Amino acid sequence: MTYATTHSGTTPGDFGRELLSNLYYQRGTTLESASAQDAYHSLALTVRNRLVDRYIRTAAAHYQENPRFIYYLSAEYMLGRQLDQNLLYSGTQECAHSALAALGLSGDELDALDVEPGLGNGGLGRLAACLLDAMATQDIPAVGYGIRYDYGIFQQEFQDGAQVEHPDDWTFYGNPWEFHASDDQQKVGFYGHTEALDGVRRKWVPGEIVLGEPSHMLVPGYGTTTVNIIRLWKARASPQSFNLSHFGAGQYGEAVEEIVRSENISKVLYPDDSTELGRELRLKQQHFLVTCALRDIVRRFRLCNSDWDHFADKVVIQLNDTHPVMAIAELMRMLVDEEGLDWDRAWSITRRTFAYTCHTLLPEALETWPVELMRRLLPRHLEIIFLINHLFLQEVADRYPGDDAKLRELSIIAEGAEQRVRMAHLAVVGSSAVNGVAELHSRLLAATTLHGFANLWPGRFHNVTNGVSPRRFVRLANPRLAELITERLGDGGWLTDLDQLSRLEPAAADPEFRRRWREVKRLNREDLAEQTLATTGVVLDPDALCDVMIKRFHEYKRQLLRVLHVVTLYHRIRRGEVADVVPRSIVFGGKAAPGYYVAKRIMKLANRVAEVVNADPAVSPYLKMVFLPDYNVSRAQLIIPAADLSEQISLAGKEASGTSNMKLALNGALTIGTLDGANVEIRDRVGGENFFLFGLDTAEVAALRGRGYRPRDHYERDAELREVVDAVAGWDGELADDLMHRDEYLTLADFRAYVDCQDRVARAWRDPEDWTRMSILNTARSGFFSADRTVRDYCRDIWHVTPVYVPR
Ligand code: GLS
Repeated sequence: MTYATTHSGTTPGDFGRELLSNLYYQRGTTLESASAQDAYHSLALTVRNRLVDRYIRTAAAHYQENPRFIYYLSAEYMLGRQLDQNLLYSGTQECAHSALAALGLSGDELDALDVEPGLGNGGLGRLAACLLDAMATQDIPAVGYGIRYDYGIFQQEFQDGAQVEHPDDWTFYGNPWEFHASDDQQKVGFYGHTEALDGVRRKWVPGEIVLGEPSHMLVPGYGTTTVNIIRLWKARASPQSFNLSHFGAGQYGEAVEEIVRSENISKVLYPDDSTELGRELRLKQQHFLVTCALRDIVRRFRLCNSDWDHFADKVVIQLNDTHPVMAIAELMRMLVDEEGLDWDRAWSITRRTFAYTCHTLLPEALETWPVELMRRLLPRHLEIIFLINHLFLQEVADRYPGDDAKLRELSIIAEGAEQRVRMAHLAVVGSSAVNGVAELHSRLLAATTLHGFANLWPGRFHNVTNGVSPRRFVRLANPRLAELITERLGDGGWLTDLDQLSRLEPAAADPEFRRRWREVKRLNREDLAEQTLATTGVVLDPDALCDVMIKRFHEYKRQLLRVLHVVTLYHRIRRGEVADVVPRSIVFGGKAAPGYYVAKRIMKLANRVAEVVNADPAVSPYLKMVFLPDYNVSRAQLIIPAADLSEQISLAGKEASGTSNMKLALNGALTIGTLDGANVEIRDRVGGENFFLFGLDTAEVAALRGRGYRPRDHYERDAELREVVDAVAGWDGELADDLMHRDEYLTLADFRAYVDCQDRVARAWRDPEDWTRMSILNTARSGFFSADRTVRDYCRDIWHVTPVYVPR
């Protein structure tokens, strides 16, 4: 198979010798006495070494060119496993394979020891990883900044169907992929007070100092020389923090108290998604990240530049959601208080430097912080935010004279019983560009959530539709499909130019190609069935329609609607009404925030229904349902290639974009979905005839709410729905009660349309030739959803950067 990648020129012999050398010198052992961890670490180092040379050359080229850099600031990254990625990107997959075999080592066993860094919650964190991948692949000079959490997203287990969370100590056996750089440590202040200097300048005297210690991992581009980095910061206490006298007196807890307090900052990822979480430690994390990142950015800027007026020409800081938005106040503080720039000059630099991506429409997900908390924790930053707001509101008052409501609407400070800082407002005011993540989302942002700002500065608002890495989600996840596509297209160029997939369109009419396409899906379903059996004991039929819903558990995503349909099918099968029933494997994956009570109940209900369905011999020939625990990037790589049907059934207007919808369509799954997020664009591209559309659109949702929504009417009108809700009441009365009387996400309103649409799915599945044709067309027309295109859009519309080619 020929893929356009950088071949290392290494032979299996070289590779094996280097592995043995790493075993000897890095692990201090030999092949005969090596443990599995020894072998895994030596393998990882051998692969890593293949990328170091490219990284050094990238850094040299960047130093020489002094280009404009993208600095991506994100509190979350879901990087996925590094071993499979780095083997592929270093072009050493095959030679490593041969070398391991020659040494008598099992590649699969070592692969299983590679732990994925789960430093994020869901789509937002995975998007960050896909964009880093695409930036490197497009030769864009970029650094990702984040937090090196000791504990990533919790590991999920089910006990009696309920989610139980376990800590994810992802570096327990060490992390062979990272380089520590303690010389680049930064100091981060908290608390304290401010003192007057001259003019608006003030001095902040922090009450507590914590050290930020960076380490980086390599982010290789695919098919190119560029290797960028992601730099993650870990909180460290200063060596003086250890209290020797307490220890001497036997007070061991007190002796390490200060260390624990400081180091808690990067201890754990907050396991929440799309919700606001106002906790002091979280604000500390955010300030910690942005301070370390900004100081590092300034350090890098100064390597080649000296004039602050060039800062915004050389530096773009992309804020991934509101979590890193404190960077706006921190840069102002550095420029005004520390560097002595006058306010207007500092503000012009700051505003030109930042760009902000908003990832939500849910008001409850827009972060705000109590003014009093910020005053205590970051007194100088609060003063700066107040001044930014004061000057901004003068601008608003000039534009809308006498309009106090407008001032209240746009103000960075929300008034009320408790004053709060609205981080999204600060982000818009302090940035040169704001973008949503799908066309519909960007339109709704400008029309609703950020309406006032879009009127004030229409030119500042953009759309950049999300995308996914075809390397991660096709080539690595679905090697069989990648091989078939490569064979048909002649080479692997499509992996970096995904629009080339359109050349597959004629193949949809070729019966032999369709047969092979089906064969790939079938083998992938077999793999999934095998893993499912091993992890859950549930037996899936690899010939059944594989119907997949994989995403965080959230009410707006409507996993509950999915469960209602399963119960509907269950009742029909029990009654012997199987005309519209085809054998299906219902696959769920996803975590719920530990404190999200309702989402956890829905999850438990799903597990309960699965139990009932799977245990019923009359039903299980038609229906199997499995909830794969601990959904993460690796599990996604297993499930997505096997999927035939992709469930994207959120209430219209709630899902900003979604990205599993893209990954699944790209792998030939057909979507059943609402007109929400990026579903709209997927349908536009793959064609309405190859997409199962149902449900209310955003205008209809608004109209229904306007009329006054009464879920009970649907219950009374629809006998089949009544039967389903009554069954749910038997399992969980509270959920059923909520559905009948509140149903915030209009589940019952969309039920009938959804069930009827699922019947259309079943009828379509009965015609395998036509289904396969639609599946191929989904893949062929999904080239747009490559993260490479997303990065090109950012480059053109927001970043205004050009690639820097690194010589081979
Ligand atoms: C999210 C949105 O909920 C998703 O729709 C979106 O695809 C993702 C990436 O843009 O961002 N926002 C969020 O807080 N978590 C997400 O996954």
